[in-house]
Amino acid sequence: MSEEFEHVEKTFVALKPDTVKRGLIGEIVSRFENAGFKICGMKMVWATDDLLEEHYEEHVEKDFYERLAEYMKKGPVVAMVLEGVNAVENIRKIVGETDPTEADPATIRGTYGHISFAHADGSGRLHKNLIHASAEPEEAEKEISIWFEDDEIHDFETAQEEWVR
Ligand code: 3AN
Repeated sequence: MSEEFEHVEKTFVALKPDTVKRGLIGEIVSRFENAGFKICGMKMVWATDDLLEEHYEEHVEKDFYERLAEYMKKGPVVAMVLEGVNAVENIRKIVGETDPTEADPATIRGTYGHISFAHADGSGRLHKNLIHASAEPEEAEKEISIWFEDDEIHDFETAQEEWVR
């Protein structure tokens, strides 16, 4: 069996407060389930400054950080651990480009948003882009450990694993 058939990994996804407040949790979670990813962990969290500073470590000094943190604390976030083949890369494809105006319309950020960060800046709005997904496997590991305790991540067989394969 070659390497590519074995590369099952976990990634971290957060449905941001605009997704929760717009009632889009179910639709977005369905996209991942329909693509065959396994939900190994899922909870609702109201992010604190400490948690966000750890999660966005590389952005803390940037000029947009204050508004990013304000946005992420506007409401609860749905934090998820998803598992699948090349999950980090494949889920980033489903999520789309960071700025909604650049995101392909078939992606989550392009389907449920379109307003550019530039327009948000000009009109004094928060930069909303619905969802976060880890960009690299090392980032996924770090983010899962920031948001989840080990016993909140579950090991089980899906119906596909048990009955279909
Ligand atoms: P992604 O979430 O696509 O990996 P990153 O890691 O570059 O994007 O940025 C983290 C978050 O910071 C983004 N999801 C977005 O909410 C915010 N962000 C990134 N760049 C900007 C920017 N130029 N202006 C405002 N917010 C930004």
